[in-house]
Amino acid sequence: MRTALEQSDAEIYELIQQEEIRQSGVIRMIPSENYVSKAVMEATASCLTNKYAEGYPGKRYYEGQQVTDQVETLARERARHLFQADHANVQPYSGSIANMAAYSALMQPGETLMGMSLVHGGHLTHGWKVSATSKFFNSVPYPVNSDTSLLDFNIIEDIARKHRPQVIVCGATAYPRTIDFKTFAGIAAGVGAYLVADIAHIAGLVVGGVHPSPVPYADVVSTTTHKTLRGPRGGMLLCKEAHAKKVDRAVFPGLQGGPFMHTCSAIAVAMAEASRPEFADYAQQIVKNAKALANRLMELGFDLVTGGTDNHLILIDLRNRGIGGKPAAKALDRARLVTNYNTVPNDPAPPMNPSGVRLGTPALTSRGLKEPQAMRVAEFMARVLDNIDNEAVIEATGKDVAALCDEFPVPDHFMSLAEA
Ligand code: DSN
Repeated sequence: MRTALEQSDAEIYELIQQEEIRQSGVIRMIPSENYVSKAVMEATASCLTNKYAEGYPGKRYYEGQQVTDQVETLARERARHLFQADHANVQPYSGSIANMAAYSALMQPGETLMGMSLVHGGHLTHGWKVSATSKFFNSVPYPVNSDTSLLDFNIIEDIARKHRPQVIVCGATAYPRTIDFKTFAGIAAGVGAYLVADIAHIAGLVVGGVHPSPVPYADVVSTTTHKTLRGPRGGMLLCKEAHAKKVDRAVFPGLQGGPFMHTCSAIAVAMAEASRPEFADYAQQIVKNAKALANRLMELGFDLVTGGTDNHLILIDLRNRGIGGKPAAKALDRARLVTNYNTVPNDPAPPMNPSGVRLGTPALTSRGLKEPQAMRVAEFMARVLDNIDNEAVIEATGKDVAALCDEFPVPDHFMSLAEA
């Protein structure tokens, strides 16, 4: 039987099918991507998309909230419980808005925000120069250590003492090592700053116990819900009770109008999934796979930023190979190995053609790959990157990758339309 979408809009239906087939037939290694469960997708696609719910449970500006209040309360309670936080706000549309809300809850426009430089692994919204976070706040970036590419708390403390920021944000989008939230909190306390921890990349690892939690140390914790946490596209804030009202006001009415209740319901579903014991196994396997992949890449002569990984993410510095990050990522993509080009710390090349490739293991772990297959993926990558001008080798590698995908099909509970 044809689906409603197929009948109503065959073009979009077909494109979604094509995307589903693409996602099945490649090894997806963009470290911020994953496969969400059918249950999460079902909640995202529900009638809750029809409902406006400005405000918070029990205090809305529209009537008809008999169900939405229960949905949002469940999502908040599950998130709070999962992360052992005093308060959760599940309304931010995305991680970027969650970060902006965290800052605007804790400081005034023009005050100083100190965050990790984008080109050293931070996010745009940690105060990078083109982001609104550097236009509304006085942004002071901190780098990683130029020799080790590791966070260097002497440098961070010196910058904090010099600039006396109102907010220090820690967390990263391209940092392969454990983040010491306690030391960040000590530096923030020493200069009278609030600490915001952005755990968008590692939230699932925190839940699974394979990365320390910032919740005991940070004033506000910000995250997306769709990366290692494996929920719908969305954002979330966790905070201490003392900041709860300010955080809620910063999200609504400060930055947003009506929350996406379909997303809130899917966050509730994802929080329940993440609280099950098998999710901790999943989180552990993400890290085991990343380490296996990283070690094999290094055995094959690749230079990894910081010399390996503690988390889900690997950053290859290709300068010793004489290949740009962009042509490398494009060749890998032709061989069904999907990564993204990325700057490496102190990159001499421009961001549009940087020296690195960023990859990670959340999605390939969801499809069931374990260490031996992660090592095979490293070998496929090496074959492509060692033969970047040889389309025949790239094509042949793509066939081997397709065979691996067939061997490890995306589990049915992660598939949506095209039961491929
Ligand atoms: N775009 C995300 C990432 O890929 O890391 C961060 O927002």
